[in-house]
Amino acid sequence: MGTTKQELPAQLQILDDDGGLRDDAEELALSDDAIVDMYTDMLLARRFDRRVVSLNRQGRIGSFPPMYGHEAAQIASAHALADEDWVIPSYRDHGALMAQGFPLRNILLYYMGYEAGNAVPDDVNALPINGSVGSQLLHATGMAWADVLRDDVDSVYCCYFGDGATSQGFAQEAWNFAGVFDTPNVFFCQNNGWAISVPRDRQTAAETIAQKAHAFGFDGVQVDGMDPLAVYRITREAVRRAKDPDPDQSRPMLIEAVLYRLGAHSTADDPSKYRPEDEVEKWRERDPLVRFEQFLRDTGRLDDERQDALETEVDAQIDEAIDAAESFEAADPSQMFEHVYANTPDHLQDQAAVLESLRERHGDDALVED
Ligand SMILES: Cc1ncc(C[n+]2csc(CCOP(=O)(O)OP(=O)(O)O)c2C)c(N)n1
Ligand SMILES: [Mg+2]
Repeated sequence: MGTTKQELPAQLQILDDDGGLRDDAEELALSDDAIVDMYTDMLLARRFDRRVVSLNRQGRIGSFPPMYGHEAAQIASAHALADEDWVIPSYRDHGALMAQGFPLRNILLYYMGYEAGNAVPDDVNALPINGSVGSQLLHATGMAWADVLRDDVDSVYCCYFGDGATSQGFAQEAWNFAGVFDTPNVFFCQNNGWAISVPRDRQTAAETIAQKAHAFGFDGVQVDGMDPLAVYRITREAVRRAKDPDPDQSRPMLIEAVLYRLGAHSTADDPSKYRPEDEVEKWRERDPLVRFEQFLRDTGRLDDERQDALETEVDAQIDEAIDAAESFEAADPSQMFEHVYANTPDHLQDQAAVLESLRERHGDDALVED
């Protein structure tokens, strides 16, 4: 059985574990509507996630990595971005993507195996889902550097990744470059205590992930990643700094959102094989949805009637996205040779020709068993 030193950060927290405001915390300068919008997106992410896991169990979608427990971190940080800012996600960041306007239908198509799921609408500032752990940090730094080269620094590139990704060479290169060349980046680490079955204390001997930023010459801070108000506040600050018009002040920043993956790594994983149930229980008590809902109710922003209405509203969006994804026209198998090379190399053309001849000879149903 693995162990983890996954502890709450000593630093920034605004909501206490029961959804009350901590004595030392001032409420954010956010309108009622903005706070309820943030909660609604968290509710959407939670209910979408649950539905997709059930679609997987019914054989209607492929393997899927739930973001259960990450709702506050992803939604509140994405809400702290301005219209011109960008989200550069991993594979577990559909919350941040949906808050950024990436269609739910496309997320579903991606996990149904359709390349079309990776198409980002022109008006959405996001890169597609990225399954190669940590490589997106370099994409984020590169995009930000392109703006610096063009002398057009208007956007911040907010990159999402996990605790495991911080051990990748990609991360060290991206951070080093960002520190030296002052790229407008926010590096948003969701430290959920585990990289599949590898606990946080086998990932790095550093006391925190945030402190790694100091070696690269910029600030790193820990925040309670299950507290949406704290995440919102720190991300606003990071965005402000990254965009500071004074070149001496403008710096990238690393945020370590300390949280917990309340679900499995993916629908193909059984976490009970490697982590103790009492650890999961401990973190479930800090469920970001429960805390935020309590805060909204205590402050008169939510009641049973509004909660019911919000649930109906987000479920309708989810139903619509599932219908749209399931009525997507099935792709032709020959498309597996597309989308990687502008000019298909000879060996892939040969393989495509073999596939075609097999299909002509046997038909597409030859391997389908009753
Ligand atoms: C380059 C690369 N190496 C290995 C993998 C296999 N893999 C998928 S997820 C994962 C763990 C990543 O953990 P973390 O960064 O903590 O993110 P989390 O899944 O916890 O959100 C690994 C090793 C991969 N997808 N890409
Ligand atoms: Mg992790």
